[in-house]
Amino acid sequence: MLEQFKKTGKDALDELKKVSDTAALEQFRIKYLARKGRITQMLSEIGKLPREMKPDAGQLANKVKNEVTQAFEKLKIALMKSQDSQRKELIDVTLPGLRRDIGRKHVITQTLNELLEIFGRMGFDVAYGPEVEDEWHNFIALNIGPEHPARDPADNFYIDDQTLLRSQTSTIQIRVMENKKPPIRIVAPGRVYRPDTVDATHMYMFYQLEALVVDEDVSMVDMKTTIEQFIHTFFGPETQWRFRPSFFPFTEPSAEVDLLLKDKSGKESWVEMGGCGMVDPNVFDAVGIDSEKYTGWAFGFGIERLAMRKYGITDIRLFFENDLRFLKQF
Ligand code: 2NM
Repeated sequence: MLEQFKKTGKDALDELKKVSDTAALEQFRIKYLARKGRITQMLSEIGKLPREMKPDAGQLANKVKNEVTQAFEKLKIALMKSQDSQRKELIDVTLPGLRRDIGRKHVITQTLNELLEIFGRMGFDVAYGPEVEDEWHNFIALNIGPEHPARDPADNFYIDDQTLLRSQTSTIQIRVMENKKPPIRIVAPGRVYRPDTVDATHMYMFYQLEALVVDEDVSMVDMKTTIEQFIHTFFGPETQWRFRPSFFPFTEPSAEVDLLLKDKSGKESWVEMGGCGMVDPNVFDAVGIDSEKYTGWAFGFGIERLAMRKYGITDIRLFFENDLRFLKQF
């Protein structure tokens, strides 16, 4: 019996020497170490032996089992390692490398930076202001009276009776005029909030850029020239645009700025890009600027609208969905 155990062990180790791949190793495992394998069978035979033979037989059987198992495990690791290194050799080093995904600025940030650069070259400073505002800066100083529909609580994000999220960046211009004597030449970018129903062209939060110039003898011609300079720099020198008479409480006269849009079939249409006008004397009175001595003009554009027109984006919601398939195109 003991000789038979020794022979099983020797058979197993001899056979293991001939194993050279994982498939053969698995065959070996089934033949010797699995539930019905020879080693496992050998161990189960010990139970049937007469009592006095059990200690010696058990000891030997365990020794054989441990030797075979250890040799098996060692070979298994060696085979796995050599398989790994073979797999490495399968890598084609002549293939182009994988491009690392570095970040980029959001298309709105890119557009805003371009706008600030254009206006910077035209001599404008940049001013910022708070997004949470009071009625004075958002309405009253802008000549928007208590009965004006723009003050409807349903059209604004009020926080309490006197506080709201600003609905235009003109609030920044009011703050600048309150704190600084003319000459003033600023652009004021930032987020504004209006509870519009969301669709392809409306969002409850969007970005505006407003400009303000106040000095002696500034005229509508200055305004028109500046707007044309800006449009031709941002959209290209061939871009056609027009003034369309309009009304705002804070400017008089006022105009809307339209761009000529040509679709693929050559059909033309005018699209509104923003508004502008000569600062109303009531606004100067509210901020303590002498409206006899100074004149000024202002304009405001929606930044998403500018970016949509420039890049051919047809849905404003894309800017806020953070879909990388969209963002990676800019
Ligand atoms: C616009 C259109 C026209 C504007 C006016 C002022 C201020 F403070 F000077 F009165 N700031 N911005 C203005 C004028 C804004 O946005 C469509």
